[in-house]
Amino acid sequence: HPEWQYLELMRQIWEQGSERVDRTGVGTRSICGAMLRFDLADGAMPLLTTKRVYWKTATREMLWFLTGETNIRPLVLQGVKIWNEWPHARYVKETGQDIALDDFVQRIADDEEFAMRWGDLGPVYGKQWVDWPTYRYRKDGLFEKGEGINQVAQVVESLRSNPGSRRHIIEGWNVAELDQMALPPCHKTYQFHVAGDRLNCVLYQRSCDVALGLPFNLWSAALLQRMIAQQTDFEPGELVWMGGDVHLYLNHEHLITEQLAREPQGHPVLEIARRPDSIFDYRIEDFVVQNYTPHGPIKAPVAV
Ligand code: DHF
Ligand code: TMP
Repeated sequence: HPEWQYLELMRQIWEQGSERVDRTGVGTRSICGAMLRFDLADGAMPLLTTKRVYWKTATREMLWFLTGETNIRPLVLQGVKIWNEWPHARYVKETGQDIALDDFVQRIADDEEFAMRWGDLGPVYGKQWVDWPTYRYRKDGLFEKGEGINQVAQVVESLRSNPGSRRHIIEGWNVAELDQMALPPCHKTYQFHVAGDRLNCVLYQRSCDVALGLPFNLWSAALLQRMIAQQTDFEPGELVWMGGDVHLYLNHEHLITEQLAREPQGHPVLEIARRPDSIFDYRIEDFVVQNYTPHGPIKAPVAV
């Protein structure tokens, strides 16, 4: 079962990773460099079965990236909570008001102006993916804002017109804007590769929270690959995931122990019910998962 790769990675980090104090202060065990490979033929998806993964939440996040949005409000209004901690932390830090997370999120939902001021994560994934900023230098030596670059649209176009290219890349790591982001991109580089009638994808993730982040990241990467394959009339091929700093947080021990005691069960498949006119026209109802009978969820705190 392909999921053993994930479980083996988890076990290896927990048993052999080097321990360090990380940015969040929680502490991790970490290894440098890892690779996982998943074959997406016949609808197969890297959706973990050894704990329940909320794939609809991850899908809503991916659709939100594709809109270019960087404010959490549209997620909040759909009940998606995964980005709430970061704007909340900034609010508490910058205003000195120690408002509870739930109250902060309620205010984001109720008060559009408040959301505009405090709900934005800065120029994160969505912005860089579909509107990477450019500058034009003028004759007088000053510069003005140029038109943004839609990397996603360009990759779809280049896969159609020049499939053999080695430049099908979507990049999140905009060095000049890292300091404006709530969190610099983790899943930072996607590269697509055409082999015959199959579309492969490599994702490079610079920093990986194996217990909480990776289950979402694997699903989402495969989802993006499936959508792009559908739009470009290729069959989904292999997803190759590569990690840089691949770690487990020390306060996830209960999750790790429980999950490593479980065995993969069943092979979930994704059906895309419709072929939208463009990569930007997918809706949550278009995605149907079958054969997903996972073990129960395992809750764990996210390090902020
Ligand atoms: N920081 C850290 N330390 N780890 C992350 O994985 C992470 N991920 C971010 C932003 N910052 C991060 C964005 N993605 C959860 C999953 C993905 C995610 C953020 C959070 C999470 O808490 N998952 C829980 C609950 C899921 C839910 O509420 O729907 C889980 O059990 O999977
Ligand atoms: P860092 O910016 O100090 O590396 O912290 C980011 C943390 O969030 C790190 O534990 C990796 C984790 N993370 C993921 O694993 N996947 C994600 O998609 C995101 C946004 C974060």
